[in-house]
Amino acid sequence: MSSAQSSPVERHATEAYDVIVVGAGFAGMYMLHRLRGLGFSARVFEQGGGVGGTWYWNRYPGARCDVESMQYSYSFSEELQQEWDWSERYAPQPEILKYANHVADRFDLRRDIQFNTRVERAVFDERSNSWSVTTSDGKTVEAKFVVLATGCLSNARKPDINGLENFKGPVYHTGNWPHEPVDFTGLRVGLIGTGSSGIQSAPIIAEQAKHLTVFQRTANFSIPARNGALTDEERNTFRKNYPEIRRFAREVARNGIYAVQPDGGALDDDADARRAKYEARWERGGLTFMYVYNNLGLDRTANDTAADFVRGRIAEIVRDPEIAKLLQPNSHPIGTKRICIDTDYFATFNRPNVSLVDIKSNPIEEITANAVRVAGTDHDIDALVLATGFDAMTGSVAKIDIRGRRGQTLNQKWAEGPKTYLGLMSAGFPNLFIITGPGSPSVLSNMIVSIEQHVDWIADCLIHMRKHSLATMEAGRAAEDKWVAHVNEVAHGTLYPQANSWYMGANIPGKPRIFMPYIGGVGVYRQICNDVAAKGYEGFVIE
Ligand code: N01
Repeated sequence: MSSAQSSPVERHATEAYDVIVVGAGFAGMYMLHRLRGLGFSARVFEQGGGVGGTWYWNRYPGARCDVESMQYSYSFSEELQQEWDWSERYAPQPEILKYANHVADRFDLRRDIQFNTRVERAVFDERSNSWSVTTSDGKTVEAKFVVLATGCLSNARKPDINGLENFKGPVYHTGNWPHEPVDFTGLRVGLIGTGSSGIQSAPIIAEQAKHLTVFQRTANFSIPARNGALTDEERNTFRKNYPEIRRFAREVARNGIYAVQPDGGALDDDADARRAKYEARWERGGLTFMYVYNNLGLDRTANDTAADFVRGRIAEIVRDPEIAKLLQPNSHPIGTKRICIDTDYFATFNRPNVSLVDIKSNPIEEITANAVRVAGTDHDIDALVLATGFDAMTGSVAKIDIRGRRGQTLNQKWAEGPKTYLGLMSAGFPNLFIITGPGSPSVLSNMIVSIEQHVDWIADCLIHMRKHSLATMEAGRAAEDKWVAHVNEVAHGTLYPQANSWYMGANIPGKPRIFMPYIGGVGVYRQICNDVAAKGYEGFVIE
């Protein structure tokens, strides 16, 4: 027996549930809904004061989803998808949060969610085949199963920049934005980070602030969103065609988004034909820019044609040629870092109150009480915005002290990179499920499509276990090793590992460089998961 298992807190556990769910974002909410419907007792612990997960925390100016609203929504309830009115092509964060709250109310979820409570520890007891879960309010509860619905981009990361703590003005992180309005009027604002969050917030901050200084380490590819109000006709077309749209997103589209799929390679067309196709997609806007051809993620020469097109567009938009050059990404193939979707990002640099500082050639030396110092020059600021990203995919799981068989911690097991079977379970950690975990398509897909698939798969699995009176289920070591190798092999057949991306863990110093999500596509992956279940959960050990 490990010392963890004999702690006094656990011996005094009182409450017991079939399932404890960690997190009340889109994954945790739907998991709770399914569990209830199946008659399982469940408790959800949520660190935030409300539902919505990533949409609860990421309240920065300009935050909106880059998957179109009619698709970034639950499909499990026909009434819900028919009745909810999305206002814009891409929903802004407040509307997504309103939707999450509507779902919580509509399905009466709140009574089983405990807010403002972090799960700090989860210890598997091999005698009782159950988990003891300790929360930040000092309580320990027991459950046969634990489901981690902790989100992939939930652990906001403050950069390790010399002197950051000496800055006298307010410091905001896009991933942990205050709930009260932040007013930058009349202020000189510094923005560090030019990923999706920085690119979305810069134009809005620039409109408000006296001056915005963007500190750019890596220039990023971004495609215009072409956002706008949805008409009734557009909404109704979607609603009428939802059965086919949802089926296509689940089974056909690699990333869970219904869109015209590419049927040829970039080098099959001549330069004029290619340009016309890129222009049409650029005008349409959004993530589907990368669907022009089927080999942009596979072939560097093909990829260069798309990257050159975008670089050309940046040069056309940005009036100062030197600034335009700095904004043109050259460090990675297009799409190998999450492509950004913007509204007027590049044009923002034409404003007289916006400047760009290259911190690639001259890294930030220091942050002082009132400035960011680069190459001996102080850029004076009154407020600082960190759009510096997340410890992605594993960060939120790593914050919980999870102990499986023989007291092994999940952090020990994942020290050289996350190891899972299908992204759903990790060997040595029985009855512990992960939703959209590393090793599943997750962040490479429309998250809600992947969330619903995982929740439904887990729900089916729990029914199977109940029906056959089974006590434990865990990933088999051989199946897990094979899956990890497969995830790696598929990734290395693409251009993705060439970028220093958060997909690779490259944004966190010391994090193992492993391509974490499964890039085989949501349709292929779903089929694999279904086949595994149909073969009696092949590769899992169930007893
Ligand atoms: O974070 P990021 P994000 N000094 O990691 C820079 C989703 N999302 O919050 O590239 C200086 O992408 C870093 O530079 P570099 C989406 O999946 C979706 O923007 O490491 N700079 C980079 O520029 C997205 O991909 C939506 O060289 C530092 C930036 O900070 C994911 O969340 C909206 C630094 C971080 O970019 C993360 O996006 C928002 C340092 N020490 C987010 N450390 C939509 O749906 C980091 N950087 C639209």
